[in-house]
Amino acid sequence: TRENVLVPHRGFTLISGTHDPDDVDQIQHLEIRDSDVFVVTYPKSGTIWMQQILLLLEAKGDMAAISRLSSSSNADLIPWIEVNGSRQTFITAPSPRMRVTHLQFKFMPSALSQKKGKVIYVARNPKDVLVSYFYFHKLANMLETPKDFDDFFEKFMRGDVFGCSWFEHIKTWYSHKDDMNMLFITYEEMIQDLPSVVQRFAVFLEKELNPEQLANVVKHSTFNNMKKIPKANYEQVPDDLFSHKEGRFMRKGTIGDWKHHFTVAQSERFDQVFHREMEDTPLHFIWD
Ligand code: PPS
Repeated sequence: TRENVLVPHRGFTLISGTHDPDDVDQIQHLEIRDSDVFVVTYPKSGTIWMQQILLLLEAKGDMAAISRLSSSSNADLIPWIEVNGSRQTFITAPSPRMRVTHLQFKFMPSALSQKKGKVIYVARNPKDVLVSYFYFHKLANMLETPKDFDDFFEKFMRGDVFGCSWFEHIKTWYSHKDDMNMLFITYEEMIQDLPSVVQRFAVFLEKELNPEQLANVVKHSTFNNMKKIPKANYEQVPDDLFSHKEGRFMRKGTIGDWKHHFTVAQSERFDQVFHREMEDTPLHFIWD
């Protein structure tokens, strides 16, 4: 059983050993190129999926070319900007620089709000996020082992997890969406019609792929295919990072798994909080 590793930082939380607060504070000063791409997610909302799709778009659908790149996971190729050491490598990296982040808006490069670079925000219905996050806490050795589902439910509702409040994260990013070159997409849209979402990404990112190449991007980013790709399923990361015996990173990949976990009372309470928090945010989710 692992202990709490969260460190409060300016109204957010960081993971000790993974993030350095001073380094995180420098991110807002980064110079941004127009070719830079940031994928923003609350944890468990489709980060690895986006890493896979962006790599494939860049490689024009050629999965073999990605497999040949030296890396232990997709995350080595499109890293989190907030992880230790990542900011320094970003500064000198060749274009296009593609990064992911779970950070709240206030930490991000201020140049993004001058419409430099591109931002893709991927949102997932938060009941499914909660369930996915629960299983991830068992798998990931950098996070506290949850006592049980009910205990984790309370922690998530309090925002007492890495990423803090789901509501705060999405509301703040969403409220700034018109200041940035931002494409807002949901995990559920990706599940329901991956080909058209991939097409939208290609247009937004100004990538010219022919129909066959686009079809290959889609083919290699389905759940079933990604599950078989070790670098997309974090199979090669060391045991001290992931307790591989606890399960797979690519766990279920569906809409509505919360129904198998939430009690009726938990679901009703969640709905109440959702309606209160999201009253002024015109976002609609697909829940099952
Ligand atoms: S993390 O740890 O924050 O980076 O996790 P993240 O990658 O954001 O989210 C992991 C969940 O996304 C699911 N996933 C997919 N679902 C459908 N199709 C594809 N291709 C896909 N790739 C990843 C993954 O299975 C996790 O969700 P759950 O519900 O746990 O299965």
